[in-house]
Amino acid sequence: MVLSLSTFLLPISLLASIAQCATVTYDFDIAWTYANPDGQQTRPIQGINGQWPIPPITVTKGDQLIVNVKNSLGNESTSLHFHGLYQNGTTHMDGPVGVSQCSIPPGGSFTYNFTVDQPGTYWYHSHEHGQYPDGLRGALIVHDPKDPHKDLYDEEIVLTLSDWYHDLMTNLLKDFISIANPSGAEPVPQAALMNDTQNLTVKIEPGKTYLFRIINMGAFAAQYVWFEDHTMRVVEVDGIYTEPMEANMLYLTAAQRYSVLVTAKNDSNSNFAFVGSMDQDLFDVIPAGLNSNVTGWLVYDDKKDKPAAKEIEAFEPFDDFNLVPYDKEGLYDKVDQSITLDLKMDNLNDGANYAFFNDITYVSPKVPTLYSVLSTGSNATNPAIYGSNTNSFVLGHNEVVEIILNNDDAGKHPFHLHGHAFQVVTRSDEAAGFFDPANTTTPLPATPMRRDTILVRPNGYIVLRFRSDNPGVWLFHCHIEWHVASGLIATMIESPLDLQRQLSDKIPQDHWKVCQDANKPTKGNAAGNTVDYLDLTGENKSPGKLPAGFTARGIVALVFSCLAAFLGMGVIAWYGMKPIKTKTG
Ligand SMILES: *[C@@H]1O[C@H](CO)[C@@H](O)[C@H](O)[C@H]1NC(C)=O
Ligand SMILES: *[C@@H]1O[C@H](CO)[C@@H](O)[C@H](O)[C@H]1NC(C)=O
Ligand SMILES: *[C@@H]1O[C@H](CO)[C@@H](O)[C@H](O)[C@H]1NC(C)=O
Ligand SMILES: *[C@@H]1O[C@H](CO)[C@@H](O)[C@H](O)[C@H]1NC(C)=O
Ligand SMILES: *[C@@H]1O[C@H](CO)[C@@H](O)[C@H](O)[C@H]1NC(C)=O
Ligand SMILES: *[C@@H]1O[C@H](CO)[C@@H](O)[C@H](O)[C@H]1NC(C)=O
Ligand SMILES: *[C@@H]1O[C@H](CO)[C@@H](O)[C@H](O)[C@H]1NC(C)=O
Ligand SMILES: *[C@@H]1O[C@H](CO)[C@@H](O)[C@H](O)[C@H]1NC(C)=O
Ligand SMILES: CC(=O)N[C@H]1CO[C@H](CO)[C@@H](O)[C@@H]1O
Ligand SMILES: [Cu+2]
Repeated sequence: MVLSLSTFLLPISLLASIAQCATVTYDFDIAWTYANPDGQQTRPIQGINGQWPIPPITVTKGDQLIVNVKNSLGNESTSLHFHGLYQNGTTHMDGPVGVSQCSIPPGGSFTYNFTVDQPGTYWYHSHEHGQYPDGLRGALIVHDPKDPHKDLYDEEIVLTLSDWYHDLMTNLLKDFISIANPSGAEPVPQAALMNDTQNLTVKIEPGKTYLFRIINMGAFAAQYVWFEDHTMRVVEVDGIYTEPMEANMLYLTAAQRYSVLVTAKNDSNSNFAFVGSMDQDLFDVIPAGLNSNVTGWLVYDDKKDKPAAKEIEAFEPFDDFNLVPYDKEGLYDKVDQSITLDLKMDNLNDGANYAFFNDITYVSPKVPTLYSVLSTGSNATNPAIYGSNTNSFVLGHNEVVEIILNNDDAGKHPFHLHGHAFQVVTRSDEAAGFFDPANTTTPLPATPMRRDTILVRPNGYIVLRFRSDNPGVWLFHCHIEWHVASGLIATMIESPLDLQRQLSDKIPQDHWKVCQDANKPTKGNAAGNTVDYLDLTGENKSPGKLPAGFTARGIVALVFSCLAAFLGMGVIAWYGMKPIKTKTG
């Protein structure tokens, strides 16, 4: 059955009334429009079908989802990623540019077509270089007729959170990765949003229980979330059902989701504020006048006033590490392949600040990695062919894979793996140093929390495990969009020979066409070499290393003296105004 949603205004009840395993089609014409979601500044925004906020995608588990994209931006290329969906058998529909597709050029079209076989709370966003904070991000909800918690609530409410910038990402990125910002200070957002607005009101009926599906689709800031005088019960985390667990406050990094049950009071005597508060630890400098909070109200009685949010003394969010998945999947205790990623921030010889795994900063290859898999025969199992700057790891089939991530940086980073949810086996406190397998004192959880995005604390570590049961090319990256741009990405190439068998003749024509239109090669190794896969001459590479002994402080001094020499005192005054970073976010 084909159901065409050419506008997103069709009631969801219409969808729900249709038999399961429908085909749900969205036609998305992506173009610039204007909006002023924080009431401070009207700005250009990437909308869909002339509207912003962009529509939520809503399907039922088992549905075939078809999203027909037309890129009418005119001056930017694009792509869409469906965050958290496993894309089992359809890794070519995952969306990241340079990984599983070429970007959709201005004027181009592209169809995403895949089965959604998992329930829960997700989102979709552009996976083209640094683009989604310009507005191209929205909710994606997968309903489940067999939701184990469905008898516990009466209604569901989608609630998105986001940070918000007044300037365009193209401008912000130019200043961020620049010799004038050697410390890598991230731009600080101008506001926080809830459902792409502020002062949101949610109509509440006494006695009812609501399922709030909360999504942080921000670029950078994590948010603390709480409902005044109401407790939450967490029942889902990043698409994984959990045993209900009480929480008074949540902490959602960029890209994380929680479903929580909130039971209304039995009377309508007053209305209650709920708050999203951006984690200011991430910001190097807090601009004067920044309101890091966004408030909404549970409105029991719209004739009564909406009290201002009460100031709280401390942020004490509940610890997601303690969640237990509803299916009680046991710890994967026999690891087949262990990958260690040491994270750091540093400067390269262009003076700009970059992010590294194991001393390598990610640079997109000339040939999207999936297409290299499909065109290099038996050499596809050699990680070297995917390039010197892609942090590629080849995974065997159906093995237990472990990622040990050591954060050698003073900032918090939310890590996301495409194609899987992972077990969170260990997460250290702040300043624990590197993970030492010979010195693990605490017992590992028997039924670890699973999710697809996890926070690693400053100078701490995480240990994650998953089963490689989903052939594909899957990125593992920090979900702070600034750090995606500065290269905090690794590439997991899972079961490449199975991928060749599954997909070689199945890539739709529009995939090849967007590459041809942009003159991008689609065969061979990362450099597009189709003769000698081990020869990477001409590949895309990062700037070179700094001469030994240089530090960020050295660059500050260098920039300072060069600019002074070339441009005079005015520039010194200007440079002196720039924030110097003490902590990387
Ligand atoms: C929300 O309310 C606050 C306080 O009244 C106000 O400063 C802010 O501009 C409002 N936001 C929007 C988007 O209207
Ligand atoms: C792209 O177009 C938008 C909307 O017209 C405009 O605001 C923006 O500055 C343009 N971007 C570039 C890089 O020219
Ligand atoms: C979507 O994919 C299915 C399964 O591969 C295929 O049968 C169908 O024709 C495709 N639809 C579109 C619109 O591409
Ligand atoms: C928030 O936005 C979503 C669409 O993304 C919408 O479905 C939902 O009803 C909105 N929630 C409220 C409380 O208005
Ligand atoms: C509301 O009333 C019901 C039925 O009397 C009771 O079980 C429930 O605990 C009450 N809820 C609250 C929040 O007081
Ligand atoms: C935001 O909320 C927090 C927690 O209540 C409070 O400490 C802070 O002062 C608030 N910020 C503003 C600008 O109101
Ligand atoms: C083992 O870890 C503990 C706690 O993290 C630390 O205090 C101790 O120094 C470590 N021991 C060794 C031998 O590294
Ligand atoms: C992908 O599908 C295969 C075959 O049906 C299944 O064994 C595997 O568990 C699935 N993997 C994921 C991540 O959904
Ligand atoms: C075309 C090509 O480069 N093929 C190489 C694949 O890998 C083997 C060694 O593993 C080389 O001998 C081939 O030359
Ligand atoms: Cu990061």
